[in-house]
Amino acid sequence: MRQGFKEMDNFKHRNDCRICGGSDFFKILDLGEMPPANAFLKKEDLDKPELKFPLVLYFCRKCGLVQLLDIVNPKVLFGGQYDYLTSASKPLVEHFREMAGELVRKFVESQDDLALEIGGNDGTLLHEMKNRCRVLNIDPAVNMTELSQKRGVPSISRFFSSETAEEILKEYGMAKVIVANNVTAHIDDIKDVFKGVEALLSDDGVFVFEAHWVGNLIGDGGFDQIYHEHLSYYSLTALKYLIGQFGLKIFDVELVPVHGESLRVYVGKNREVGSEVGNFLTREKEMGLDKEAAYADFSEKVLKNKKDAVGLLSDIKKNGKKIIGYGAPAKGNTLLNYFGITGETLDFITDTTPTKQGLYTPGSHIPVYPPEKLFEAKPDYLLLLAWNYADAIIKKEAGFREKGGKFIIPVPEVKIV
Ligand code: DWN
Ligand code: ZN
Repeated sequence: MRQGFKEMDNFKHRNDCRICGGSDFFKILDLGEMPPANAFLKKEDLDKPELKFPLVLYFCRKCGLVQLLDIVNPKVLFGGQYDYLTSASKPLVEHFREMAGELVRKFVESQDDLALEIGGNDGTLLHEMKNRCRVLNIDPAVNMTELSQKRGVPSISRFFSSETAEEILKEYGMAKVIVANNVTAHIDDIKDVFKGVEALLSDDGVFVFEAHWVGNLIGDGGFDQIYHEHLSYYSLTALKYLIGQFGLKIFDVELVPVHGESLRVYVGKNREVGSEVGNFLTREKEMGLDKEAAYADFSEKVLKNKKDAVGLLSDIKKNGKKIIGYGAPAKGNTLLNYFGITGETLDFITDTTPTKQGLYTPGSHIPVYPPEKLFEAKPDYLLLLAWNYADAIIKKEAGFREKGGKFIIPVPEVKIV
């Protein structure tokens, strides 16, 4: 029995693909047993047993979906205090403000239209739409829906499913716009979500969702986007297989520079399919995203990334230099635990999220402090755990570099800038 968890309550292993039901998998990468990436700890919990689960990535040879088959109970991951706050990252707030404006311009025709967001977190996006149409946020994290309500966004603290979709349909009617950003990768029974979307979406409605693109995971992004919350790592190819099982079709797609690179996928019932969809599917075929060889290369790159990064950090420490972690993202915890980085290497980490400050990182037990603490410590290096915001952060911390400070970008190859 692994440390501190019961097979039935917290965790299960599935043997079939969540999109196509196939059971012929290629094992891409085994990152070992890890605590949930957003399970930050209070000081008094540091010496208690921590829930840890296998973190193994697979490729389905039938439909091409890259996925985890070890499923942590969503109540363990999202049901309690969820410490991720969209509005803690200014670049992300800007991104969703722009997205909201685009959705209103392109798809909202009347004040009476309903815009539903699945997993709307603290209401950042819907807040920008609420004066133009009816809005509704459905998110299981109570601490998030409380924040969202306070911003004037009506919210329901539930998991979205075909069942909750029927309840929403009865109370609010059909939806003109449904949004789900960084959510579709988090849901094991994703087919039930699309069943709910199909029931709720009006005939001329649009379902727009953003999800991290597997082409970025194995390309310019980093392996650290692999954690238990992310059950699926989508290609458009795999999404087409999934969505083709419903009365829905992908009619447009674009790549947006968020969380590395994410797919923004537009789905409707009878909209004309644009040329971008075919072009993108061709691009994925040329990259070999529908074949296991691409993912075998990726796991080789991850092993080299670990060796080089651990070597660089230990050389810096041997030279008596001080390194502070910048940002305490969920992905940072995959990286810290897989690289075996502890308080021996990083004195502490800073983060703008109030609910993360004063806590410790899961597994590695490194303290997280407010950003103000950063320069008291006079670091020589900042390890950019939130590397996906590197440009904005390096600009914001220009003063640190002017005084000779350096940034370490850890993935996909470690480098000092
Ligand atoms: O799917 C998910 C992804 C998309 O977002 C969720 N599972 C949770 C979350 O993952 P993440 O925590 O890796 O996301 P971020 O947005 O990369 O997290 C950035 C972290 O860095 C936040 O905790 C805020 C912090 N931050 C900071 O301290 N200073 C961010 C910026 C921009 C900064 O300047
Ligand atoms: Zn499959």
